Amino acid sequence: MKTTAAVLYQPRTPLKIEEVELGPVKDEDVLVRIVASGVCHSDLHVYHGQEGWPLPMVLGHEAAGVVEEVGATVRSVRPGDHVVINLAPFCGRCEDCASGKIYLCERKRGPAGHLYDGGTRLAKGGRRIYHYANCAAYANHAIIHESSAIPIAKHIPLEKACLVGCALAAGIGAAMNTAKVAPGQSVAVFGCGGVGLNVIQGTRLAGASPIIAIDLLESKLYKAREFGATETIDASQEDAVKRVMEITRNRGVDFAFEVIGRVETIQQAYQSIRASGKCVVVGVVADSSELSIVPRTLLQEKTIMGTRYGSTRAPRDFPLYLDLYMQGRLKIDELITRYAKLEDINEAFHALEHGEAIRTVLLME
Ligand code: COD
Ligand code: ZN
Repeated sequence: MKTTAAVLYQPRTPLKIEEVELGPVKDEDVLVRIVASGVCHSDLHVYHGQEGWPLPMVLGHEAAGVVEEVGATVRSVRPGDHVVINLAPFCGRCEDCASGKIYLCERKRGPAGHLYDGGTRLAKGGRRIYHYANCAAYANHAIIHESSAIPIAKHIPLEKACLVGCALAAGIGAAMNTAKVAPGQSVAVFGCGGVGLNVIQGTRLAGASPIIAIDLLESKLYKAREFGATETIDASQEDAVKRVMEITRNRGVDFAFEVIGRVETIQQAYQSIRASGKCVVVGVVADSSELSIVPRTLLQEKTIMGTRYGSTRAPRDFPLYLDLYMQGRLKIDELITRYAKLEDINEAFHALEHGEAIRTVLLME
């Protein structure tokens, strides 16, 4: 079949909106008509030439839509179902899946840019086009693995639900699943973009106190307060680590989350934790720079750890987050700066890069 997609041919060149070929729908595939697709900083990293991604590629990974067709062996969804895309497809049988860590499933075949089975389904004039993040959702349609199609209730607006697939999963998951923040624990969150704000609301839900938000932009810190931050630090004006220490009476925080993807801020986050504290790195540093820490400080039982997709078990977490949203206990609407069309993707990247947007949500035709 043919569909319209935004294709990245070369780093830092505008994405081209064009007709591409999509298919075939193989046995374990689900064809989704994309309704809404959020614009996240990870897409922007690839746009800027992040190592390891083959081009040309269709970006976009924070999406929701309606199932149009399913492969011969698919049982968990059927045409007409509403789904949110899970970026971490899983087999359910490998050692990681069996231990509950489906977000680490070992069975994905093929290098980055390929679907779960190691193949691709996109092409243009005989030339292969790759899929970002197991989906490629800046398009009117996407083919994903069955385990990436998480059914949701039909009364939930898809133009809101799409953000569950990345911003909420990565952010709330980092707080609640990876870090397992408990009531009364202190946290610092470096970076208050779409994902960072969700770390903040995840730690709020977990009962953390204080919740210290750090960013360079006053507009982001204003949002951070709306999402549950009890203190804010403008790192363009003052030394973030010094201020965290003042707020915590020189103890440091139980958890510091880095949600930017920069070596300097990972170092700052690590320096902000107390003895036995944990530094949780959510952001991906786009190049191969190395991190340096003073090993002696580890003797205070400090931990530095990463998180894969907020340790999200999508079939359980997506409906849970959407229930909490429908009850008014999690915010999604406030993350959306504007709605736009697929054709507006290049302006949406510009707005994200210049701090003018938390999330632009692209509505497909
Ligand atoms: N100090 C403080 N704040 C800073 C600094 C700094 N030196 N530099 C930038 N910031 C702030 C910006 O002002 C902005 O508010 C925020 O950091 C970054 O936010 P966004 O909106 O640009 O980015 P997000 O929230 O969409 O994405 C951030 C990630 C770190 C998650 C993303 O870039 C990333 O690394 N993703 C890969 C990891 C991952 O889990 N991917 C799965 C799908 S996202
Ligand atoms: Zn994302």
